[in-house]
Amino acid sequence: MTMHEPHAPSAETAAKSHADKATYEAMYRASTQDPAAFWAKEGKRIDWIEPFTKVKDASFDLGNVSIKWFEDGVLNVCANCVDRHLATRADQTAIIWEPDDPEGETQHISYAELHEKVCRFANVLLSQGVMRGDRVVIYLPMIPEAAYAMLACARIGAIHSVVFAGFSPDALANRINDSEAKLVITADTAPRGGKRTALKSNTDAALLHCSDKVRCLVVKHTGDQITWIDGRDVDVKAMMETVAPDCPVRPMKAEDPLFILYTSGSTGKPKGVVHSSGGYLVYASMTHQYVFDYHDGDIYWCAADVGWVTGHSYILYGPLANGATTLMFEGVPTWPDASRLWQIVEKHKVNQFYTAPTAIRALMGKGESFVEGHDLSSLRVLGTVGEPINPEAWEWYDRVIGKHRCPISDTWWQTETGGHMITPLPGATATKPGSATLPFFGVVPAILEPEKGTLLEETVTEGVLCIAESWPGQMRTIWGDHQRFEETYFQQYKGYYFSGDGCRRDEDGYYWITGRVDDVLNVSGHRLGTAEVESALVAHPDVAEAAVVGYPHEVKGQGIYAYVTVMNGVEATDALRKDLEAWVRKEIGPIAKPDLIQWAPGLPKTRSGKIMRRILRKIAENDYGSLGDTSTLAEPEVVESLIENRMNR
Ligand code: 6R9
Repeated sequence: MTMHEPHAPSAETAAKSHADKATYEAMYRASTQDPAAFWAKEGKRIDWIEPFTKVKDASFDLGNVSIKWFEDGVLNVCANCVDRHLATRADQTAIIWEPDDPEGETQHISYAELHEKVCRFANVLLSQGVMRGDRVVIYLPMIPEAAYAMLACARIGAIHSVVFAGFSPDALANRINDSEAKLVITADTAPRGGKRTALKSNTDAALLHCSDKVRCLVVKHTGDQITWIDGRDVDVKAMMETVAPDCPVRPMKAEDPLFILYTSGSTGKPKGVVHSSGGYLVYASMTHQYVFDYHDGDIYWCAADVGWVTGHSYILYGPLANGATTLMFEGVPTWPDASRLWQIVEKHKVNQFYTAPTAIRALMGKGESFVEGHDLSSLRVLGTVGEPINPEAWEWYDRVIGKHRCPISDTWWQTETGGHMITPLPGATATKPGSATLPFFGVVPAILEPEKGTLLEETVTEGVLCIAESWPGQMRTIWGDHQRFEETYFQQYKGYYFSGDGCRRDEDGYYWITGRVDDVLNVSGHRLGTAEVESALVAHPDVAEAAVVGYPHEVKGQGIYAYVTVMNGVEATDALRKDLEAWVRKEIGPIAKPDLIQWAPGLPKTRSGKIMRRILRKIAENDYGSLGDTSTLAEPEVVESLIENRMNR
């Protein structure tokens, strides 16, 4: 087989899978010809307290955007992820927890134990006055309590908003304030890669900027020393012992929000993406089953963090709705060394493994010796998510990890989409390295001409990726700002959901995501707005102006390149550079730290004062040959000087 020939699933894989090629094609056709009938059937994969009679009611019309699925149904998401499995799988492991330290103690949490923990956690929340519809911010490491907390919120109808534990106090405070959360849940410290993040002290710092009514629940995880504020702080684990082990589920409407998750956009502050209860769960459950070809009894591992949407849909909600055993890993792929993930696969006989291209590239860089000697024969399906995967990384994943036996699901989706959108199905789709391949059931991709917004109907084409029809997992609004929701996703291309990604379609109708077409960076699979990093930089007293762009980075996919103009009279020194790096870490978090900072005496601007990012991007990419039209520059000489002093990487 040559490198460019599609990798077709073996006849054996196809036969054992939920969907072979013919099944996929027939189901896809059905899902787009009569979406209501298709989803009416799939809606029944979860339990309803009161069944729905309406299926789909969605409009993408600007000024009137409204998305509703299973609208009159009543359900509880936690009951679907926990209680409904008790009759058949109470003793089956729901969550395998693998600690950061390989010498630490692994936990196997059965569905019965999960039920008790979640009920107790829910009773703690109730005791703190958390009511239906209240927002609860969760700022926790990858520990079982993060799952208990999320499910406990779902159980009592509170809306959780998980904030990635790598975010700074300021980022945490902004999210607590924007969602007007009643309570924040954190831990003393978070071990990761042998180091510890001081989550409680970060939370203390954040809460200085929040209403003094916000309570703080603390999970004592490591036992590290922390400060304690009586009357505000609550020891969750101690309190869980004192409350009742059972807690009734609250019936929720299908469209009641399940969670808010903040994500970066091209402008301004992060957006609170709101997901529903019913449609979201149906979609998370169905995609998890088909995309990973999940079967009863499989050990499934998504190595993302619950702080990202991938952790929500594919560590927690999708797998647990399907009664799976889902693995949660507290640590990082490269500590104590680059064999950690493969030790875990071997130890727990993992069947499906899901990670990001950036992790694959980092491990690839360490060499195959870290994989050798580990029995990976349990693996059946591999997954990737977060950014386009480069063919070298794809081939390495296929050869070194999958031993050419395991189909690779390259899943394109977004925080906004709730679940997979364009992806192979293991038994159905011949894969091509670097292509997310074909749409999932019910997903109608449309490639549009970027400037004119016309639909490009030829099979082979390239443009911006939009979606023409609603699907159940779609986000419903931006928290507190429905108008911004409409403007961000439905204004530029009328009648479509606009993804923000560029895309190419090949002669087989396969989709190839080419990356963001807006000012959103993708650093190690994490989304960051250039505007966010810029506003952090200009908040520093020595900085007059800053412009941030991405550049190709071997491991991270994209690196952060910052052009900084210092205040008059300030000396641009290496010490200041270090200081700015630390400053951005503090303002946003370690993931936002610029990789390269170039001192810029001036920035290229149009005569109307708009920074010409296109040019800055080209310089950062080391691609001066094609700077394009520079005739509108106010001071063309600025560009020369920036090129001369370009940072090496
Ligand atoms: C799930 C998640 C979304 C953005 C998205 C796109 C990029 C994600 C991808 C991919 C190419 C894939 N992206 N998966 N690009 N191939 N398989 O990552 O959500 O953090 O919101 O990021 O990530 O650019 O628009 P989120």
